Amino acid sequence: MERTLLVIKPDGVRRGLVGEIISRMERKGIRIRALKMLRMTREQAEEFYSVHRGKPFFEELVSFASSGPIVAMVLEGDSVISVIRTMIGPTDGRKAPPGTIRGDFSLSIMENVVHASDSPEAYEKEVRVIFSPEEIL
Ligand code: FUP
Repeated sequence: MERTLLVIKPDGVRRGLVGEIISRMERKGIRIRALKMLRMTREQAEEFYSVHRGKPFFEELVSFASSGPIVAMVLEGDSVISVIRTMIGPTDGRKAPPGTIRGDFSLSIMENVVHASDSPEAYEKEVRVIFSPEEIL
């Protein structure tokens, strides 16, 4: 069994998409191992997105990620990292196919509703920014 981190970003929470997104995960048969709402500090957002440091969109990304509450969850299932990446769709909501979360709910590259880890290494790094080990069941 593999684990991954899924984050419903500030736009997804503001737009009332939390239930819809959790529901898609549950219907797929993916297990929730941890779940919480929080507002990332600027420092947390910088750490979370540190692979993008130095890129032209980094400042805007950090401001956006810390602009309001997010809902973060640790999810578990067979090949869950690639399964969820398929379920969220490509980064740019304008290009994401219908049926994916971004394809159904986003028209933007920045405000693209969700984040999901893209590798086991990314998961290990990202989960530590948001959850302490005791919070994961
Ligand atoms: P993804 O893994 O699909 O979430 O996408 P990336 O890790 O490549 O990018 C992380 C976030 O940076 C995206 F969700 C939005 C932002 N971004 C931009 O704003 N512009 C870009 O050209 C690329 C990414």
